[in-house]
Amino acid sequence: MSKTALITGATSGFGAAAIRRFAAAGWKVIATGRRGERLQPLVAEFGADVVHAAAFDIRDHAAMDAALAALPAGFRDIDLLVNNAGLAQGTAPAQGAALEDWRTMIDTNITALVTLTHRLLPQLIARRGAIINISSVAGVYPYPGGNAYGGTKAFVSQFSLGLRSDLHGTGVRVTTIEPGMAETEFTLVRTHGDQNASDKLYSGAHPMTAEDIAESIFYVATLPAHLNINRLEIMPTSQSFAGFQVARD
Ligand code: NDP
Ligand code: 8X3
Repeated sequence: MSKTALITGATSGFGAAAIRRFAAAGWKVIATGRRGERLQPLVAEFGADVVHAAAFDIRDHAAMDAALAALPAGFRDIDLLVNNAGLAQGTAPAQGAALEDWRTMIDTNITALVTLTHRLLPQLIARRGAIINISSVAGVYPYPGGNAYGGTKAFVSQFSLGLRSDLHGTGVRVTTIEPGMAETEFTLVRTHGDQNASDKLYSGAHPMTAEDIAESIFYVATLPAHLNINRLEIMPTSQSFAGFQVARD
């Protein structure tokens, strides 16, 4: 019998690619995101018995509950939760950042993620399922302008390890995937719509693709049941580390 995955942030980037990867492999998938018009092509591509579209703002907890309650019978038994929906807002240093941007990141990347996880934990335990949380290298390595975004992703990584500890003995697997630079709509969203900035960042850098990360998610999800990857950090070859900075008089 086919397994079922709920993948958040499926209107773009990693999430959309992951829906395609899992659906093509015979999974049933629940695709979420605000832009419902972008979910419909996924339903059309694979069929309504394979892809179920649930359009809602993940920060709206009542809408999340309504979407879960409205799942069709064939999609109610969720084996895998992929917490992928998220965003960065702004690249300014903390002292120049907009508080509203910080709140948006915290509400989306942290509060919504823990809320959905809390909602689905009972059935994931009952089904000995799995959780894959999409964090970021930004949650591990600080960089100028990463401030609250990096903080939200550090939370995701540490929350995942805590889940793993609490879920000891249940058979539920928990993995954090921590990608580096991947070309999606991420930078367009981060810069509030600056396509030139996005093009400039990725130009000549050979960034990872959404499909690269979808493949990693699929790999983690389809390992034998006795294996748990705790964290998977993955970068394009072209990206590495720079040194500490020192301010001098
Ligand atoms: P995209 O911008 O292409 O996709 C982000 C997805 O998140 C969209 O489907 C968007 O849907 C969804 N989303 C954002 N806010 C909300 C909301 N309020 N309610 C519901 N859905 C929401 O970016 P990526 O695919 O790159 O990002 C996916 C994840 O990967 C994010 O968590 C990001 O932080 C992380 N990441 C990205 C990296 C990169 O370099 N691209 C590297 C490391 C981590 P919609 O707008 O339709 O609601
Ligand atoms: C996105 C990766 O390096 O742009 O999470 O912060 S980075």
